[in-house]
Amino acid sequence: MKKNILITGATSGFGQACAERFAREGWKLIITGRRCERLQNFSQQHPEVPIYEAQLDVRDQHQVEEFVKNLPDEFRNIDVLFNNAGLALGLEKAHECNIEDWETMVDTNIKGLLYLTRCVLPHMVERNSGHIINMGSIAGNYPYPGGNTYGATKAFVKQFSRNLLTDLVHTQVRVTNIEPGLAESEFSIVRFHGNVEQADDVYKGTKPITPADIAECVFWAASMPSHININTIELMPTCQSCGPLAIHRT
Ligand code: NDP
Ligand code: 8X3
Repeated sequence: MKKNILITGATSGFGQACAERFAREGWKLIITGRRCERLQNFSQQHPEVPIYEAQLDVRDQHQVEEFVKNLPDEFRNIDVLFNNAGLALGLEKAHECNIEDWETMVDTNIKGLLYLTRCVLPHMVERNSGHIINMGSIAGNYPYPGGNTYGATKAFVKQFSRNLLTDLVHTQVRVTNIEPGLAESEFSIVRFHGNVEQADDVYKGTKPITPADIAECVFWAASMPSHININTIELMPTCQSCGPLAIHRT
């Protein structure tokens, strides 16, 4: 029987690349995001793949609950939940940030991920099978100027993933946190509120991780034998490393 993956944020970047990767391996796909025309395009380009597409804003708890409750029978049993939808907004220092941007990051990266997990997890526990793959970031591990709330949301995702593992130790349900560094997608365009030039500068002179690289990691973690849980994958492009500790001298 074909396996089934639910991907949030499948309209772009990592989510879309994962949809491609899992489709190639013969999985069924549940693809979601707010830009439904992109989901429709994906389905039209993959007529041979069983795909259920749904417009979904992960920040809307009621919408998430109804979406999971009303999944068609063929897609009801979810083998992998890829909690990928997320964003960074702004790179200003904390005292200069826009509070609405902070709220949007918390609502999407934390609360959205919680809503999906809470709705899907009981079914996995009941079937004693399933895998939750969360999208963390190196920003949850290492601080950087302007990373303030974005990094904190990803630190939440990291610790939530670990805590899920402890709650699920008596089950066969697996949990993985993927923690990438510099990767090129629409991420920076979103971060800089549509300023493409500023976004392009982020990647100038680098060879960043690609969405296809991330899809490879996600597929690898999902393909491990069932007695193996990949807890964390932290990856950076070779051109990136951790910065030195800062000292301000007068
Ligand atoms: P993209 O901007 O290319 O993709 C983000 C995806 O998230 C889109 O499909 C978007 O869909 C979706 N999304 C955003 N807000 C919502 C929402 N409220 N409801 C539903 N879907 C939403 O960026 P990436 O692919 O790079 O990012 C994917 C994940 O990876 C994010 O969680 C990001 O934080 C994380 N990450 C990114 C890194 C990078 O350098 N690129 C590195 C480390 C982690 P739509 O707008 O259609 O709703
Ligand atoms: C995205 C990577 O370094 O821009 O999560 O925060 S970074």
